[in-house]
Amino acid sequence: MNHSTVANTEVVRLITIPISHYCEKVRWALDLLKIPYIEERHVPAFHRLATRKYEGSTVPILVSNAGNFTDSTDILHYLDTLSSESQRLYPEEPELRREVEALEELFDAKLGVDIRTWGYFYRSNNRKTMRRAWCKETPLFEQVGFEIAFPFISAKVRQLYSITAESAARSLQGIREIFETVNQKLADDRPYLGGDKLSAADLTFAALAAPILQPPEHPVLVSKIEELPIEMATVIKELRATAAGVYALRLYREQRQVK
Ligand SMILES: N[C@@H](CCC(=O)N[C@@H](CS)C(=O)NCC(=O)O)C(=O)O
Repeated sequence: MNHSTVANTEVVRLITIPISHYCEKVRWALDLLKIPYIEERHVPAFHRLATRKYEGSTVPILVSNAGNFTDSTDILHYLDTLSSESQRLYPEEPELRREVEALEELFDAKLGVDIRTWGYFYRSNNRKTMRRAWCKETPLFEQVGFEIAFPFISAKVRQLYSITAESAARSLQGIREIFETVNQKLADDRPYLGGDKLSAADLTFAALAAPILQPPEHPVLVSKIEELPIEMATVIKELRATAAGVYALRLYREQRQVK
């Protein structure tokens, strides 16, 4: 079967929470590979009505003729089967592929979680910010639900992710460590984390790091650095100046074509 033909004829559906950086990882892959898709956005809590239908709880979920995928890494692996050889997200060469997959797993399991903890510690109580982050292009009834239930949703999110001053401080430490790992990889003089081509590792790093780098090309992030609490702005400036930060910002500038 010719997979690119399949990609051209099928419009997949991506279920998201607008601000979710794991959703941005998949959105970016879809845009990069020019796979036609419809994004169905939900406000947190309401997303469960959509995810339940596909036996998932978290977003992103990709709904396709080939099946429903409930994890961002599984989705990227599936999208890779639809892409042309020159655009593969995972290298052919086994050792490089293992390296790319290990980096993706590290970023998913640690960086994504730590950045969410750090960001929600500062912002999840702020109705205006969370309206922009959670409600953009969601169904109207969910936006009304957000207005009524914001204090409850916000408290639930803080509870779900154990958001405290201590967890946020620990997370920042974890984020700095991952940035240092990426700094070292880039110091090996490689153009990309997985060798000489853009791969799932690069895309995952840049998408998951975006909330702490605030790239201007990001399709959902909206805060201006001057509007953020000073502690956040200081960390953003610090990490933007690292080799890893410069690298992720460049990937957004040069490789983030929006649909
Ligand atoms: N390992 C998952 C993580 C996805 C994830 O944690 N999604 C969060 C949003 S950032 C979510 O859906 N949270 C809502 C919930 O747990 O109900 C993936 O890579 O897809």
